[in-house]
Amino acid sequence: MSLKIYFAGSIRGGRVDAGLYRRMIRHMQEKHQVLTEHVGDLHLSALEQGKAGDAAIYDQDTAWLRESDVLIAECTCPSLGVGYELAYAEQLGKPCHIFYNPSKTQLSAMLTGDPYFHIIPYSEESELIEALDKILQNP
Ligand code: 6IA
Repeated sequence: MSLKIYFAGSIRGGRVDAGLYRRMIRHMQEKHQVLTEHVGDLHLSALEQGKAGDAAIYDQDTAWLRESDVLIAECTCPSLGVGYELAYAEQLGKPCHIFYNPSKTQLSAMLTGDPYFHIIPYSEESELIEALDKILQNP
């Protein structure tokens, strides 16, 4: 079954993992639709753009969250926007899967302490991709 995936990753929180987001998105796109492909755009800078477009971004992203079948988040680079999206998706009852590398970050207790979230620590990218495939077979 092809899924509509909301992929969440840091933008203004920092773009250090943008390459990883892009590889995850490309992999998921082999079988599924990723609504938020721009999160993996390597040219997207954390600094560009002022407030003018923010209301439109919020409206579009929350519409995509409502439309999605599943949320996949990569949370190694902390992001307020991703935290917000996770809470929003939980309110909607969407399945939420959170990847992070524990050797690089300590995940917020507001995520690890919430039994609703499915949290997947990984150390190698190959491990992440394997876990991602399993999740998408049965989100
Ligand atoms: O607080 P953050 O910016 O790190 O939040 C990142 C999350 O919010 C991502 O998962 C996106 O879904 C969403 N988001 C944040 N900024 C944008 C955006 N900006 N476009 C679409 N979704 C966004 C484009 C302009 C950018 C250069 C700042």
